[in-house]
Amino acid sequence: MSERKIKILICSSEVGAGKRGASLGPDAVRISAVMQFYNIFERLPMDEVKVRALNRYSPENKQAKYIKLIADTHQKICKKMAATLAAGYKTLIFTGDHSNAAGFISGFREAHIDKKIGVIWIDAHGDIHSPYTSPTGNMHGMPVAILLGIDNIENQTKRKMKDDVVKNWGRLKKTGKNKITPKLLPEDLVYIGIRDLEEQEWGLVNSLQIKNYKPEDIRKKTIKKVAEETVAHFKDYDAVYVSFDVDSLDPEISKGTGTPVEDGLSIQQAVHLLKTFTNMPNCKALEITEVNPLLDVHNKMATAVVKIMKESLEFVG
Ligand SMILES: [Mn+2]
Repeated sequence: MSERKIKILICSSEVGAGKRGASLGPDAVRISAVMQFYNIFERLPMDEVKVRALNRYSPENKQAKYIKLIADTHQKICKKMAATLAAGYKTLIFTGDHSNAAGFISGFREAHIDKKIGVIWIDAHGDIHSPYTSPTGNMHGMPVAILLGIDNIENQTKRKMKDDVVKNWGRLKKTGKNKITPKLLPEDLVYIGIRDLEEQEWGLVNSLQIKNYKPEDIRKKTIKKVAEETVAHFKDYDAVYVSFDVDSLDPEISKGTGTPVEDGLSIQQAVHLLKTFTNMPNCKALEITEVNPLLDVHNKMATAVVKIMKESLEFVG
């Protein structure tokens, strides 16, 4: 993202997460940016996808909580993202929970029809559950499956799927004017930092041969080599989207997020990854997600995120 024409996009929807509070994440980052004299939120143009309801008590069903609300939100996100890219902008995205990524990447696909698009998913989790396999029904564990068009019914753990879940799951996979599904092929995806996946998820990552770097791989290869190999993987792609879930970071840094997991990235490693990826000429989107200041002390998570942005995002100097 070396060009100056960059727009900030925000969607604060948090109902994909199991805990409440991630809708405050984008604002927590903005507040920390002000306190660290990092004025990108003043300098760059900004647009927001307004959500119908940030929060609700009733999840509609337990198999895929708030799935209808999320499917509606993704249509809006997709439209805004596609229009922003079509207007020639690269995008810096802040979201509540990680389910929003499927909406943004749907828009990324709409804006690059018949082009090669790639996704770098930096996360502790695989987010490749479907309503058929998810133990929690939290939709922030499902965006990758939505994008790959995967149901994983073979490994179904739920006895009977509700009709409206099936219907809205179908809608989610086809988000966008052109109803394209799948949005991505397994080879278009690289995972970095994944370490907390359920058996059904590891099964998919392995059987689909999705390129991935677990903590032990990062230790063995070094972060520099991981970044290099990932850049090489996407060299010939027309456009690359980087999705950075803050729970990829070590819990020493990342208490202020819904699902922290041991053995995560250091700040320096995250800086190296984001600096390298946003300097790829074909990188057109960076998304930062799952900051939850309600779980935090002194807004530490957002402070770390701003520190990482300051050191890695060279386009805003
Ligand atoms: Mn995630």
